[in-house]
Amino acid sequence: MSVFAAVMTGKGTGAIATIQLYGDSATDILKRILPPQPQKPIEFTTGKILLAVIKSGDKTIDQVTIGCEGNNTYAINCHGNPLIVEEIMQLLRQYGVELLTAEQLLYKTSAENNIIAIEAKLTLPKIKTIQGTQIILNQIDSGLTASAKNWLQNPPEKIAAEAQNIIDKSKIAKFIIFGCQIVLAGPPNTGKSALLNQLCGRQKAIVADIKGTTRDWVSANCQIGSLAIELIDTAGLDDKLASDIEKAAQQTAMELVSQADIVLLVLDNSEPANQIGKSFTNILTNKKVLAVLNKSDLPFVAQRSGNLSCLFETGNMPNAVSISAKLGTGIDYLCDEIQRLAGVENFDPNQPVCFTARQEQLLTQLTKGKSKEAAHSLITELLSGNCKP
Ligand SMILES: Nc1nc2c(ncn2[C@@H]2O[C@H](COP(=O)(O)OP(=O)(O)OP(=O)(O)O)[C@@H](O)[C@H]2O)c(=O)[nH]1
Ligand SMILES: [Mg+2]
Repeated sequence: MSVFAAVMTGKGTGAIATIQLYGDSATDILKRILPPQPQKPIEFTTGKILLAVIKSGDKTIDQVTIGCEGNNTYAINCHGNPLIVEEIMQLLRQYGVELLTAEQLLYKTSAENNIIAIEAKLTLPKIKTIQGTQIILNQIDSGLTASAKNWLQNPPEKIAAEAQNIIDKSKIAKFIIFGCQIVLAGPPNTGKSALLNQLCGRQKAIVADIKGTTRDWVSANCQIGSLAIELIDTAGLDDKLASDIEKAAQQTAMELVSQADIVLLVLDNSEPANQIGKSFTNILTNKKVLAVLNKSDLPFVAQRSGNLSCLFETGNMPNAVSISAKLGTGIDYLCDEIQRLAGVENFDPNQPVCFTARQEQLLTQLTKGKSKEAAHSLITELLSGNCKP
């Protein structure tokens, strides 16, 4: 075996970057690139974190910390400037180190070829919440790995039912792990922008008493419980707003609604909401929708149910929450309802979920009631994979 190195942190400028160094003579390589310390030679003891300066000849490249993670396994934590990272990588290459991608190095360092563990490690930088990290880490030894190992002793029908359950639960887990997109839509002047500002805690979108204030969509991030949310405020929908720009803005709003994980239909409960066309309510069919009856600080001109029933058939009526985006009342209850709608309330982070397209595809095949042999081959592939990058 020789020595390998890979940049484990994402591309771009971060404060810190990590270069993983691994292989039978990794310690010798480090001894050569770090200046000798005649008084007290550096000890590369597992578990130690060393402070060191990396030099190329007389030129200092960077001051780094080196995590001694195991026998001939080191994490070099340098400054994140891509030029510094590249210089260290090229220096390692000059000393005979083979440069790899993060994926390739993880495959090399994974002793048991546990592909779910590798996928988990590769997913970690993309996780949006602490709860998401818990879910992913739980899949390595328990969660998905444990379920798949048990299946090797189970009949195909049991496997099919459990695989379907995991796929269903994973849709919710993905909201917690990777975040979810919530689109605020509805007629003009109902308070969509005011609500975006209220939820994200700053004045991100312009609020004004003029119909059609928001044209291009505005986005902001916020966290509600275990949900990392990208909020998107859209142009008000009204068939009477018919200039080219207004029509284009409304078209974009409809597209954003059709792609949303959750739609907050913001209505002004002091005004009738009949200006929205049928094409809009059609897009909402089969979507997770919550009606937000805003301006509850004003007297109701229309009845809540009246406002919704002019837009929806009785059977398709979404749940409704009364708020005042202006005063901030009802926002806590709205946040609870959003979590309920996303299904993340009381989500058990220990349960098995899938989190990559590869896993989902294999589980989908397992739901189709395979023969015992075919099921076992799919489970083995799920656990150990059959291809390497
Ligand atoms: N009384 C009251 N006024 C509100 C409330 N929320 C928003 N408004 C007012 O309603 C007007 C419109 O608010 P916006 O947030 O700009 O409405 P919008 O839905 O984004 O409007 P468009 O961008 O035109 O679609 C502003 O004058 C706000 O101050 C509320 O809860 N109560
Ligand atoms: Mg607006």
